[in-house]
Amino acid sequence: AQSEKEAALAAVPVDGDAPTIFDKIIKKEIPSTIVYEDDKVLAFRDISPQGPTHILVIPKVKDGLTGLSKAEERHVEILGRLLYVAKLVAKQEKLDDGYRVVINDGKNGCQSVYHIHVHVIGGRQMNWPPG
Ligand code: IU
Repeated sequence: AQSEKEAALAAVPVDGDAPTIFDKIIKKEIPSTIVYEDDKVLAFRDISPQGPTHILVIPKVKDGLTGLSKAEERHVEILGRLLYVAKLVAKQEKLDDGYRVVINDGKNGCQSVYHIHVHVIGGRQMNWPPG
């Protein structure tokens, strides 16, 4: 199987609002295990979990936010909301001893899906520095 790093290095970054697989997850055209949903944000279990809990928190409307590096002033509210939902799902998952929140950006950050997403990983001891 392809490693996450291999997937990231093979990924072709898309610009603007070009669709990614996450649009299909948002539209429920492909199944996912949704753990949180409101009008602006969706959170679902990562298909390749890196810990006992691994959730992705994404905006339902990308609005050009392919990654954090594309953030503009107009994205400030949704960026805040993504982090707040990260906290809500961590609480819901009972990650009371702590957890890791990650945003991978671009090639060096090992980003493989160009629709901004916040990883919430927990249920085990994390390490620092990350790989
Ligand atoms: P990254 O930060 O872009 O590397 O993270 C993308 C994540 O999306 C990665 O952890 C994948 O396992 C995950 N994922 C998924 O949950 N469902 C999918 O259909 C695909 C990727 I493609």
